[in-house]
Amino acid sequence: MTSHSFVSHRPGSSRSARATRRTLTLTAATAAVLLGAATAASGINSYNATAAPERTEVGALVATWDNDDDPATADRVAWVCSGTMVDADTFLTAAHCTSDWPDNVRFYVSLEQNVQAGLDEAADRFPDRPADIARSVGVEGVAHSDPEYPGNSADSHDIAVIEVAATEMAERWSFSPAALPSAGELDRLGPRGLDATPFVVAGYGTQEAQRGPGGHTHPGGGVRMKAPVSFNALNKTWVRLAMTAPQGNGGACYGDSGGPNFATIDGVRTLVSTTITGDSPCYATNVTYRLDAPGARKFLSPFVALP
Ligand SMILES: [Ca+2]
Ligand SMILES: [Ca+2]
Repeated sequence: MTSHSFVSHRPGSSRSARATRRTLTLTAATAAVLLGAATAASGINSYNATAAPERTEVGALVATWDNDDDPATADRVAWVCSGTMVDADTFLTAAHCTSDWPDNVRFYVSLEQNVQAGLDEAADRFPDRPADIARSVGVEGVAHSDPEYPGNSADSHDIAVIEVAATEMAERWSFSPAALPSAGELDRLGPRGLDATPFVVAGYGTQEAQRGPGGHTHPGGGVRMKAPVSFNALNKTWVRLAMTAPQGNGGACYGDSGGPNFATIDGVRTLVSTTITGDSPCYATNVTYRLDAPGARKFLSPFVALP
């Protein structure tokens, strides 16, 4: 499988050896750098996807950073990944979204439905004032990436949280934190149970690839969307979800990294895994990091009460 990073805006230049690994993972930064600015408001994937205003716990990770190694020019500001509130002050995302940025990076969590529109509007109001632009859509927080990231083939440890002030979040948005799975919950379901389980992926990512003269492009993004996906395969740390259109599935793409994959288990919407990577045109598979596995639980335990 050709895989790639489902990140949106990559920080750019002078990345180290880890950058190579990150090409295997899903943010909005690289895509937007490659594509130019994300514009149209379209979602997680164009087929079988719908707006998700009711997923109030799902948010966008917004960053400001020096993107040209010149402190004299204003920092860039953009939404770069997706994520989910798992309690009043903890936003869960992926470590490849929070790692390898320039030293001056600052992170904000936004639970706005249309983050791109908010950023565009604020950019007009606050020209060259990235912190004001970011604050107009989000609450600033502190990133904690799994210290073992990028791990190895057995466990990527591609998990991170942004700790935000609960009071600031509650003043701005009304949301119910996502329910996390118990230890080994997906193992207990087994392949037959997983086949029968409805999954939904959510995030702010771009549309599926559109072929054009310059190759694939991934338009849109910055709006909270959701799409059904279905079980494909399970191993110790990954659950692979099918995003094949003929089966009625939608799927994740650039900018959906760190965002939630929910499974309805015994009637409870459970945040079972986070979007990490997939096939580069975003047609086939969403490769997601299990939250019921020991690595994720060990990392999360200081930040959120686990079932
Ligand atoms: Ca600069
Ligand atoms: Ca917490």
